[in-house]
Amino acid sequence: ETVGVIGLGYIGLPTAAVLADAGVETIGMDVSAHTVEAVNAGQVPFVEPGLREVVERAVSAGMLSASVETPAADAYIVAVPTPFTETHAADLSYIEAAARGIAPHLTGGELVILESTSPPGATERMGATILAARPDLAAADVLVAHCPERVLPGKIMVEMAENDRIIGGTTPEAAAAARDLYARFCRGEMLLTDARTAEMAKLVENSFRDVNIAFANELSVICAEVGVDVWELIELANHHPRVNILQPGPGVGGHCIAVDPWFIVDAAPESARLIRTARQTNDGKPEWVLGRIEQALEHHGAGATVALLGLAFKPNIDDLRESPSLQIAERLVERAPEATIRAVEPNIEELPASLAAAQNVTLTPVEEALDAADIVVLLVDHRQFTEIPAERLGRATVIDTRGVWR
Ligand code: SAJ
Repeated sequence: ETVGVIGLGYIGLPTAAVLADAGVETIGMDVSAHTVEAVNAGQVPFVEPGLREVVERAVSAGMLSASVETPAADAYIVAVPTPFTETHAADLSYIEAAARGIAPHLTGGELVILESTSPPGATERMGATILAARPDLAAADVLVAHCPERVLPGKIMVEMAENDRIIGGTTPEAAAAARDLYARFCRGEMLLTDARTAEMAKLVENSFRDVNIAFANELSVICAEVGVDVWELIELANHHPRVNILQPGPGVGGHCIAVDPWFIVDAAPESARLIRTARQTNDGKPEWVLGRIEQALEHHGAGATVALLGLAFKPNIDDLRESPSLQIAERLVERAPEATIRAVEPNIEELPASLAAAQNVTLTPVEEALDAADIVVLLVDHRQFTEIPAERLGRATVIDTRGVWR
């Protein structure tokens, strides 16, 4: 039995690695020659705790290899990106390309699982793409299923094995076949359903979180207006046995929670009103923070020094994708040309391209930035920052978006 994993990114590579480690011959496919070379050398092109060891072991045991070509296999797992377009619609072109790559290898009876987060109907469409490329096959010859991935970046290796899995078959046979494959490495409960429900389940989980974070973010703006400490307020309210408010911040980042709700909005634009508003509320938070920084700059003068603590999208990771903190830094650099901006991000070695060219910003160690700062903006509650005592901030104006120094 051979499994082909299409797409060796944050989800595909860990999945391929645990499958191979569980004794399934696994061939990963990626369009990036750099990624393919790295994996074949037992290396990992991004940071994820515990992943490297498993990849190394699986490659040296001869169970895991990678290629830029789609391999022939008995089962396929498609884990390619589903970004959104300008109009917030899902871009399914990577899934379509994967399906067209798989189609020529099929002989009948193979299982094709879509893992990428997808709008309702995408799995059926992937099946149709395969059949369109292979008119010689009947629908029953290909088992098509959707099994959304719900692991948390930073804890992928643990959650991959332990999380419950939703398995949505386009037919009951496809669901059963997918369950048997995941049972090779997953100890969580297997929850069988149809493909559309599985697609929606993933989107709804992330929308639930987005809506709840939006509630916290809206509260933080209201509290600033009415003169109440939002963190104390939330802590008090959460003592109620049926209240559990999340934490406000500078916005919502990452490539999941800030994206997935749009797929629901796109699928039901008239009805998904709360979900759309939540997205807009969270997307609007960076601008609100910028407004407060600009106010502080008016007070200190346009040439003041601003320390921005954190660029990642959440604490203790190096991932800057869709990061509201990075967005704040980018806009500030543009709008405050006279200011001296000290960006502090202990998890990276150089500034991302979007900041590197600017004259008024430098990547600075935290102590140096605090010494120089007139304005300190806490954007990410990295471990290194939560350890800073409030007294260390001296006379600087403090804009604390995470409630670290309340
Ligand atoms: N955030 C807040 N306040 C909070 C919690 C989070 O502002 O109280 C912000 C974070 O700072 C970050 C963003 O939300 O910018 C998202 O972070 P996260 O840790 O909540 O989630 P992700 O994006 O790392 O991973 C999510 C997870 N989904 C859920 O918890 C419902 C994960 O299980 C999914 O697998 C992942 O999305 C995905 O790939 O869809």
